[in-house]
Amino acid sequence: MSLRVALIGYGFMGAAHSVGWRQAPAVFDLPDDVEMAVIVGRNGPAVAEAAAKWGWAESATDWREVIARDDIDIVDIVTPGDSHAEIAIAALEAGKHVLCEKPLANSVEQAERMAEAARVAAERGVFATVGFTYRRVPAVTLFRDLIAAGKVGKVQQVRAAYRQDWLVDPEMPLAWRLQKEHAGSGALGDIGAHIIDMTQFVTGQTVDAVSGVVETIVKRRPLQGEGSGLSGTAAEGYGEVTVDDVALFAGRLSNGALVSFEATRFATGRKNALTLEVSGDEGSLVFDLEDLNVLGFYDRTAPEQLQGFTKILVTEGVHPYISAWWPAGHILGYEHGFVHQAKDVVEGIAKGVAAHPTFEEGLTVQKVLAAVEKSSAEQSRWVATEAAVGTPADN
Ligand code: SOE
Repeated sequence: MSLRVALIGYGFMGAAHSVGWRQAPAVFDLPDDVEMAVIVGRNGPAVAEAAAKWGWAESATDWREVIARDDIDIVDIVTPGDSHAEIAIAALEAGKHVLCEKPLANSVEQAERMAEAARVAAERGVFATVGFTYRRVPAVTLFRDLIAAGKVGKVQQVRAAYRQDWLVDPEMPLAWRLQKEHAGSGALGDIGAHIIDMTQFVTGQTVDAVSGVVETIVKRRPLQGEGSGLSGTAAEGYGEVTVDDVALFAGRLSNGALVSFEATRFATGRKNALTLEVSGDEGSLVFDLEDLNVLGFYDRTAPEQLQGFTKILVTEGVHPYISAWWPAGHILGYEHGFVHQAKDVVEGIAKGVAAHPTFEEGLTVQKVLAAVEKSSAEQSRWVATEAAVGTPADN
């Protein structure tokens, strides 16, 4: 059988997902073939160029027409958050499997409707996954596996940070990512969502309460008109930034452990610095996205003279996803997470299960994001997330 994919959107994530769909069948022995059928965007000439460059058979400008087609099996959504709910729900109702970029939606209400549509669709054998791609970096999957195997003992504390610096320049123009109506939130939803999901994924716990603060450092930015990604804005002058630049919050996990979260676009010098450290009563694990082939492990049960952080080079055939790639020591990069994601989505469909994270898990993250904003608006008081709907799926 051949699964025909429609990609809706063609920005940065369009490029990344295209690599995923192209490479997955070339590297893994998938149960079904993948056909890169059609890529969709509103600007006809630009999306046609993307199709030719990234290897899509066709391009189109109307996602509704594409979803109505009988010959599409998977709809992959990489548009800004304001259109996720409408496209995903329409696709699921049309019987298409869905992969949707993170964060799942721009509000809890939208995410709830999406999770409900996914629940109904699953009864008909139609599956939905959220694109929290970093789960599929082999070192992150191994991080999860080692905690599940008890290697750090009881998880007692977590430190999670995602730091970028692309907004430090106040003359950086306004873009859709800086407008609440398009993006939902700023650093919080864009990159904070990743570290919330990763924390829940690796620990197997949910973030059940948060206390935090969000802040916008540069409140207005130049408008760039055409090419800014903004609809209907003037080409001149300044526009208001309506999302956060920085989000700092504490989280309480379902097992009682405390987490410190930091998501910022103002960490001068930090380009895409995601770090995650879990401390348990028997050991610790630490991951750094800028050194993504390595997982740090401290074993408190080892003889005292041997204790210290070990750098595990996660490139052995026994490590997650690696056996399909290169011999040990031949490292992987950012794009491999997208290849692994495409592989897992295809395998999930063949097995009759949704590849993790499900829309239900995406909804838990959305609830944490909303709780952080609420806490910030209410003098950082602790706010329950109502996220505890179950632990991450294990497929
Ligand atoms: C933002 O700069 C961004 O592109 C996120 O949207 C992605 O999810 C992350 O992978 C890299 O940073």
